[in-house]
Amino acid sequence: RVTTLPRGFVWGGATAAYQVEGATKADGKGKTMWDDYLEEQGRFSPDPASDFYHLYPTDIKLAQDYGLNAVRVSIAWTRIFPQGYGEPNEKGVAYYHRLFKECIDHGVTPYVSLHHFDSPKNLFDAGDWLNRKNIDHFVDYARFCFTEFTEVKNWFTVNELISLALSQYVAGNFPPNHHFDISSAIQAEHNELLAHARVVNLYKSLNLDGRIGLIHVLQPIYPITNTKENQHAADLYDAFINRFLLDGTFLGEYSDETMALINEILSKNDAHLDIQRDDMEILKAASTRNDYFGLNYYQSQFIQAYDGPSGNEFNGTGEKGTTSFSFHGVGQLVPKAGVPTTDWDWNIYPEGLYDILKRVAREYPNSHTIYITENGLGLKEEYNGEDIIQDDKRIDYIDQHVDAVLRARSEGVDVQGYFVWSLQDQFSWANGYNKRYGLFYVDFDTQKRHVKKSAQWFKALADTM
Ligand code: BGP
Repeated sequence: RVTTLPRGFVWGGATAAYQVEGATKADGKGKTMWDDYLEEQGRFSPDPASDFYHLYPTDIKLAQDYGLNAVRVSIAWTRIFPQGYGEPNEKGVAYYHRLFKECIDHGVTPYVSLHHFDSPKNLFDAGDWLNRKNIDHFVDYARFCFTEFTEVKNWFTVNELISLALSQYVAGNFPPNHHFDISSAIQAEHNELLAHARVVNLYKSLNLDGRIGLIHVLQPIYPITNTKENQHAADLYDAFINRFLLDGTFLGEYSDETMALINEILSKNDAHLDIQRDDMEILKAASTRNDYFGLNYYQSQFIQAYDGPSGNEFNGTGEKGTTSFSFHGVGQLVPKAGVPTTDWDWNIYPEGLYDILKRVAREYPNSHTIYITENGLGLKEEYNGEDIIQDDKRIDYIDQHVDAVLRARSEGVDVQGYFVWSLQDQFSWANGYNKRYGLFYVDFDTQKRHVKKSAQWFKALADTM
């Protein structure tokens, strides 16, 4: 198990604007794709979340006190441009200056994403990433942030392109809730890559004193047994959720093998991908310019070949065993004997993180330095009013995963940091408030913070640096 951290290791906690800030109507903020949707759904509200909009000094102080030297935050596009474009909203701009100053003053370096699942409602209604005009708006928003927030030295463009594409258009658990709309999913992947690449190219042209990259969540896909059919299923699904995006980001082209797999999926599902004339040049130019790569990892998947109709159930309640996912002509996700799962049916498989780190370093040298920008365990937890919250399961999860990271590092993979998801408890997009990930417990009624045992474990390791 992990006993020491390397000197200079980035040891942080992650957040996302919409999941922590609350205050969704404060100071001129515009609506995101979530506001009306969540209200209509009626399950839970994005307010107050962790009220980070007001309580960020408390959380940044906790981060510092418990040995964190970095924090991941995102800028809410709709605080800066309430409609997605137009005149900047001064109060929103001022908030992020205050937040970044608070971080820097406390020795907690901010790593800042421009987009974390929270497209402006306006642009979402106009097609979100499927509408290329929205990429122009994103580039303008990015340009504004780069020149305004010069105190930020570490940028990420888009968080988890695949989660957005998959949840919106395949699994149907994010608005607009399409199921197995494969054309939209693959097009969203491609268009988000373009958005990323255009912003990286812009950033480099501005000659700013900072670094930029993007964040992919990677899910290694293993055949459930080693038959030829199952191996092919794994290759297909891997191409769809990992390889297409890694190729686009770090090769600046979709390799022939990748496209053969993608085309097989598309033709089996009557789907289509539109690549326009200059797209690949834009991707190519950006592919060597990423300063680093943010890798999120939660789980691996086990798959078997499947030719039946597509269908899925999403476990958004934490009722174990309610997930299913079958993708026509691709594969069916299945449990693997001996691999434990969370209440939300996520496989706990640290070995997958080791494997994927080795693969990225081997196949995508343009990824350069890697940071684990999210990893963590969702649990149902209650504060009993007295003792520290005993989240030994979380400690065990993080310990095993950091161990995998350091093992890959000792074998030459250039990993320079780890951000736990999440810094404090926050609201989860499709699960609400009972799926807690934080090092710090948030009582969402009183907004009081309570320390968890995992925060103490985090601190003890920080002290070994
Ligand atoms: C990632 C997202 C986060 C966060 C996390 C946990 O995909 O970047 O925003 O939510 O996963 O996922 P969930 O909240 O669904 O448990």
